[in-house]
Amino acid sequence: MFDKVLIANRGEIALRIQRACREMGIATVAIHSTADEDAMHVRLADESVCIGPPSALDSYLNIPSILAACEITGAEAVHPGYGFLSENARFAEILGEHGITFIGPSPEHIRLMGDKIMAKKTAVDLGLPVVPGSDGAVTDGLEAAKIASDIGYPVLIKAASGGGGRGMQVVRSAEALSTAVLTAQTEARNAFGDDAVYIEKFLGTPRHIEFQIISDGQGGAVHLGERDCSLQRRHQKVWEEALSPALNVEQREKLGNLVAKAMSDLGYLGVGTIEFLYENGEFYFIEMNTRLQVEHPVTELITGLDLVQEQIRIADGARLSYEQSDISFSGHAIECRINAENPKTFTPSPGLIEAYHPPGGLGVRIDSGVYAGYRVPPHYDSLIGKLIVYGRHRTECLMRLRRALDEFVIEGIETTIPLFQQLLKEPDIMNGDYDIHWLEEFLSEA
Ligand code: MV4
Repeated sequence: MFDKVLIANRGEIALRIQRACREMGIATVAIHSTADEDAMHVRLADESVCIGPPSALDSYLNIPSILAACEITGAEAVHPGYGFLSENARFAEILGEHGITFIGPSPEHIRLMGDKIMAKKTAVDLGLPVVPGSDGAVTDGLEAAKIASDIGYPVLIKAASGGGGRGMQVVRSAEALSTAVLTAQTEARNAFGDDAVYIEKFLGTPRHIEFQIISDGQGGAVHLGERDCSLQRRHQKVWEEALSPALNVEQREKLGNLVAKAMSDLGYLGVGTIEFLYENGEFYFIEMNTRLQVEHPVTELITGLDLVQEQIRIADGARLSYEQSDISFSGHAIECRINAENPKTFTPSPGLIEAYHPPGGLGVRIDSGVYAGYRVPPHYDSLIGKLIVYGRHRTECLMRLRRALDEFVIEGIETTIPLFQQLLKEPDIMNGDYDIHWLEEFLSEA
């Protein structure tokens, strides 16, 4: 096992990874920008290295600086967390070339899933259900028109290098198609330096349901059930739950076993998330994420597994020490993302936290790096913590969530806490009856 791990991230996820390391007897190295000198992830690490100025491009994304920090401290492995360099295949490759273990999948698998066309082809080959559409990139309007008339309008044009909702365009009629293809190609070239686009049937009111998998690259792979992440605004998730209120046991086992088998066949090493849209009882693969995700704690609470410790063990060459029949799902978990933002407009609200009193008690978990007297810097994303609540069933979880939100005191900055208190008054939320458009419709009505 590694003696020392460098954590190439900041905020709550850097702390989350430190906790896993500490329980495993692994020393931790924090890296930080000059804007994060007072951050909790720096204070609590065994060692820390300043790697650059506030701008993420010059610090948390600066590969030479991070390599130097590994060299100076003798870290044997790097955990990238989420965001930043977590899905940068070149970073994983460079670490490997320097004899440092990247705690995550192989560069080849990161690269494969980063190309949404290749990812979809792979999903088809592995037997996963996908959205009907083009087999690969579409290059001209004529080809697009043929595919669109086969699958029927409306269709969606997506960028191969996009993902997470970037560079998408809905087309509702044949007349609008060829212009839309050209526009999408131009936008994709400008945004990603790659003009490859593909076409899919546009699903009108799906849910976003994602399966968590863990796979050891040696044939061992299990699924850890699904998360429902349909409640989002502008492709930013705000509330995630496990399991999905929309699925039954048979659906879960059928698709779960399929994705686990797929990851075993692929020789995938690490944790991963297979994203599906779910509509009218059918699942459609859209993308795979090759990182640990923000919302991983809801899966931890219903399975009892420590996903970060699992990542570290697998990166160290261990096989999974359990099989699918050893995994069981118990109770219900909901995560609310606490952002330093105005709860109505979502305008960032960085600044000094004057008072901080997090909730506690049975079934309440807080993953956060903030404290009273901490100044939230304006340079990074606005997530300052996650409230994750567990209950024996969804109703208990919802009641406990309401109680926890009412206990939560954060003064000096605005947060999304009042939004969640509003959501808990909505019958649709209480009933689990929502799709990917529900939150934006709710916000536009308010
Ligand atoms: C779709 C879709 C409808 N039909 N694909 C957005 C993010 C990216 N991961 C895929 N996305 C979508 N793909 C087809 N064929 C609707 C979305 C979508 C969405 C998906 C998940 C969560 C929130 C969303 C919000 C708007 C659109």
